Amino acid sequence: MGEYLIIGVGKTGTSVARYLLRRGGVRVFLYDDDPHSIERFQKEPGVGGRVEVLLNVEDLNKLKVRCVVPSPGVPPRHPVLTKALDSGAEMLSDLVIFEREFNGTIIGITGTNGKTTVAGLTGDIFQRAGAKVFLGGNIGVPLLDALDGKYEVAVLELSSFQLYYSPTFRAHTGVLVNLDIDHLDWHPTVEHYHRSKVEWLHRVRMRRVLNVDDPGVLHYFPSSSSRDFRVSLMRTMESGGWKEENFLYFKNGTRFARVTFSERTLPGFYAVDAALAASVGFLHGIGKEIIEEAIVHFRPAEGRLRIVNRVGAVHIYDDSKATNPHATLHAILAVPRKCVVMIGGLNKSLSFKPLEKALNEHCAGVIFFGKDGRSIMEDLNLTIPSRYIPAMRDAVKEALNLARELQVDLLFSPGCASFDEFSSYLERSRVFREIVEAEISA
Ligand code: UMA
Repeated sequence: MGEYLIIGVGKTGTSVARYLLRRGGVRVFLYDDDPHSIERFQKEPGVGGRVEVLLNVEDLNKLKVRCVVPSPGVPPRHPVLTKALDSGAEMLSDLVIFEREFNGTIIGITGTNGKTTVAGLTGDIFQRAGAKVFLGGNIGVPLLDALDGKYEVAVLELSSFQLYYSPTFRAHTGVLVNLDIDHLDWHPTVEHYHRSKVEWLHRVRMRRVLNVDDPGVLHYFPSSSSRDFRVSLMRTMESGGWKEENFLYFKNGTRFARVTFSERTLPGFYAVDAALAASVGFLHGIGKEIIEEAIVHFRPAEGRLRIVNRVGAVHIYDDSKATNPHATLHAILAVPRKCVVMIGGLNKSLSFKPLEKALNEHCAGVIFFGKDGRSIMEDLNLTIPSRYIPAMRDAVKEALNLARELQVDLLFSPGCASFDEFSSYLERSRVFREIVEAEISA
């Protein structure tokens, strides 16, 4: 009987436990640094009470673990993980299990920012074409919950963590949206992070769709191979995807399509996101009318740059989903008018220096907040008004007052993780919107 060790019992670990127990013939152990997670897990119907809990790294001495399944949030240097691997355990991930058991087409989508939008639109395109689509992965729905045979296409948003733990994973089609810097609290170096995001693309079964306008993508894929479908909004391509005026063009061998795409007033929905998702649809033989329809009806996910309120001429943008400086920079450049920006939360060891110029030139003020807001502020040379206010709830009020006083817009784009004050960026988004609503109607 094989012994499996799951490290971390959040969404992923729980679904892996459920899968292993369903399959049977294995002994399942779990480890979690947080006793509350174990307590919660033990109450899970069908799985709680059916696994054995390890309390510390020494407990491993009593076992011969065959497979260790780390949850994505568990870093590679975690002592229980390194000890299990040093003792000869094989590393396994939900993504690798999923690929082995899923009978349909797998589309993998990764990048530093924008992958949720590209995944969402890609899913919509396949759905409108009549396919039964599973949209999951880092987006929030664990993969192994989709192995019930009813899906034909899996559109997976993939994080660098998931990809790092899945060195054999092969998608049919892979998409790289962009490549910047993130998660240096997990990855030991930028190269480590980049390698996780890039290496799987050398193993795709069919094609890889690359945004070659992005310097990070171009660095790793400087020249085209027959597997590449290269997308650029800056130049016309002989083969691949490009944009001219209000049209996206796609050419693959003798196949050609022209899709209507008018820039939307909705900032944050970038033409490049649409072009990448549409490229996947095009490569999988979906007609242009269906792609056009999916684009027109698409709405970006909650917390992703959008106007959530307005007071007089002041527009209020929520971009709580911006959890790294790269995302915040995109938001600053996407908002058409000057704005007061809110930055802060839990910094993932990332530098905000690349934002300095954009802040000084495009913004009217910055309110920093949260655990790392002060150190981020102290690192920047700002020529515009800036202040640090520890609690986000107070910071929102201050930022709103400043925006109203200066008659500019307000942009909530923290550039940091939310876990210092909230359970997720979605909760942070909800609280932001509630405070704004209460302030405006007061
Ligand atoms: N844990 C430890 N030790 C550690 C780290 C975590 O014991 O060092 C335990 C925690 O106590 C907790 C459990 O591990 O009980 C949590 O595991 P997890 O952090 O992997 O979280 P899951 O609930 O399994 O959620 C994961 C993804 N989380 C992360 O990558 C951090 C979710 O992405 C994903 O939606 C989910 O799987 C389903 O696939 C979230 C995320 O923040 C949205 N992703 C990062 C991002 O988008 O920036 C990559």
